[in-house]
Amino acid sequence: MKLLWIAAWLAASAVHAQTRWTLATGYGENSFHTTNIVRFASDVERLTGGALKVAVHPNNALVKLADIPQAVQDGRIQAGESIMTGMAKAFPIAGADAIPFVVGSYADAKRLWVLQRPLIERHFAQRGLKALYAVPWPPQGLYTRKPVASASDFKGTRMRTYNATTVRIAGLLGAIPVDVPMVEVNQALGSGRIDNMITSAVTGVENEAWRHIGYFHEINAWFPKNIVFVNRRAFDALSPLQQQSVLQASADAEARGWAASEAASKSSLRELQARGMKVERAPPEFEAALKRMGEKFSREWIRDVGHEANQLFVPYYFQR
Ligand code: PCA
Repeated sequence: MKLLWIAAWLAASAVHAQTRWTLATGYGENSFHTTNIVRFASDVERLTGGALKVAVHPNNALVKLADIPQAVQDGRIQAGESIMTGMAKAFPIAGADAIPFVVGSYADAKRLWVLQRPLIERHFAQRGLKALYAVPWPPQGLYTRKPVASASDFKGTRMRTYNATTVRIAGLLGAIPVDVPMVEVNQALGSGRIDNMITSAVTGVENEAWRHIGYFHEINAWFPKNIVFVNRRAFDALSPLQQQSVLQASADAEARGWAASEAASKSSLRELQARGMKVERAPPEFEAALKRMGEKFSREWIRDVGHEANQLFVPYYFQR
């Protein structure tokens, strides 16, 4: 009898010792980012011997993408994933991700992240957040219904936007910016709510862009990153060993995520083509016009962000 009682007590305290984190993301469950988070969650559970369980809520379902950082900061949920460029109002240095035509490869993107991470961590700490890992989307290209001849083709068209850069580019092109969450792009293309958009090949595949749109131009504009973070108090409440496990799982998720992104970048381009889309470079004059817009955006960004922008880009350009 006594043994039974002890067994029951042990079981109850084991239940008690399990910590649960809720992690929200705005991206779909089939996104390579989400697959990676789910794997991260199972690694955390395994490495902590089941003491920490992370429940992943994808698809904008629990908290909307734009509200995730605040929800984690307030402790309404313990962890979340957001796109760094979408956090640029609160954390201007996160906007460095979408300065057009600065990062031209995964190696560049990595170099930028290594320099950016300490700055992000400092700002996150001030808001009670802790960065776990970041993973880039494949390079951003331009989807259009018709072949592009010049910048004036975009006047009055409806351009899908998802961050400050895409809004500014739409403005500079004379297009109408239409904010559409990634998980609604397919529907927005189908209903004609948007005519064109700047996003990755993988996002086009996820939204079956070929059903509605014929052209993908590889302009390689930027490599935006998603970042996974946790409420600082929730992290600090873990034992030192559990914290180590979370950091280990984070480092693994980061390495795995970058490889998955690069692989998805290639396979998605092939899929767009196989589904009948024309994948090509934009005409040189149009690319040159886009580059000028990019430079204008960079100047505005550096002016607005000031000192930290230099702290990031001076080493980025000079410490190769
Ligand atoms: N896909 C996301 C962000 C960048 C990308 O490639 C989107 O289109 O919203």
